[in-house]
Amino acid sequence: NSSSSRLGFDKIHTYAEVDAYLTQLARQYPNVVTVVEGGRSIEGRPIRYLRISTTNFQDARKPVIIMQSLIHCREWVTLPATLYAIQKLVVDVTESDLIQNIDWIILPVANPDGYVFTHSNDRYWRKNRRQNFSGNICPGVDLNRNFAMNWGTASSTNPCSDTFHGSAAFSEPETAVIRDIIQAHSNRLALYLDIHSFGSMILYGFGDGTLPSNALQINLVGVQMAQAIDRVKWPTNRNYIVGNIFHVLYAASGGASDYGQLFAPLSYTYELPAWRNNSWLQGFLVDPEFIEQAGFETWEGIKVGARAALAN
Ligand code: ING
Ligand code: ZN
Repeated sequence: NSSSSRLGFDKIHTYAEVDAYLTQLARQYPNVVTVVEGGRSIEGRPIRYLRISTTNFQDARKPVIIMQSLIHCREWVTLPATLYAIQKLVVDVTESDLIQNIDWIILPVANPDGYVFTHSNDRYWRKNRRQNFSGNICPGVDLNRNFAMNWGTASSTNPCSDTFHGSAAFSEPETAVIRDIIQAHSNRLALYLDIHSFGSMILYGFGDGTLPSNALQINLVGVQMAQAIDRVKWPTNRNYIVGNIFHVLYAASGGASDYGQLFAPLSYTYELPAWRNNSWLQGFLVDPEFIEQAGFETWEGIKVGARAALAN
C-alpha cells in the first residue's frame, strides 16, 4: 500500500532515512523505480539516485529530466523538494503525462558526507569532506565550483574558502557521478535542475554573465516556473526572481547547472526560499511548517519546466 511509501514531510530526513526510502521505493515499484549507486563519496558512502521510468529508460524518444539536491549540504530545505517530486511521480501520481512521457533521474543527497556532517558537527557546512591537507586543516571542495564549465575562473584557489574549486574539474567523486549521469543521457537531456537555497530565485547560465544561445526561451520558461510557484507560495515569502547567475547574484565558475546547460536546452539552479527572510546563516535553517510547503510549491515550478521540456 502507498502509506508505507511515504516518508512524510514533518521533518528533514537524514541520509540513512533517505537511503532506506529509495531502496524501499525500488522494491515496492519495481516496474517504475530503479535505485542506482552512481559511485561512492570521499568517505565511502554510496551516492544513490533513482531512475524513474515507465519504460525502463529503453525508449530513446523520451526526454530525460535530471534533478538533484543537497550538493550544498547545509541547504536542507532542498531535500523535501526532491522527495516531494519523487512522491508525485511514483506514489501519488496526478500528472500521468509527466511519468508516462519523461524519464526522470533524481538524486536527493548529492553530497552525502557533507550532509551527515551537517547533522553531526556543523549545521552550516557547505562543501564535501575532501581532506585537502593531512590532519583536519581546511577540508572540503565546493562541489558547485568543481564542474567543467569555466572551471577555476571565478572561484577560490584557497582550500580554506567555502568556494574552493578543488584540484581539477571533476576532481571529486560527488561531481564525477553527476557528470557521468549527464553524459550518459546527453542525447535526450531536456531539463536539468539543481536545487539550492536560499533566495527565492531561478537562475540560469552562465556564471560569467555570458548567455546560452537560447537564453530568451530559458528566461521565458524560468519566469513561467517562477509564476507557478508564486501563485501558491506563502504570502510572507517574497516573489521569485529569475535571471542569469552573474547578473542576479555574482560571478561563479564550475557550477553544476552551467555544466548541465552544455548538454540540456533548459538548465536551472533553483534557490528555494529562506527561513522567514532572516539573517544570513539563519537563511539555511528550516521552519518545520515550511517543509511540506517547500515540496509542494517547488513541484509547481518543476511541472511547468517538465511540460516545457516535453514541448521542446
Ligand atoms: N548559490 C549558488 C552558489 O553555488 C550559483 C549560486 C548557481 C553559482 C549556479 C554557480 C552556478 O553559490 C548557493 N546558494 O549555493
Ligand atoms: Zn547552494
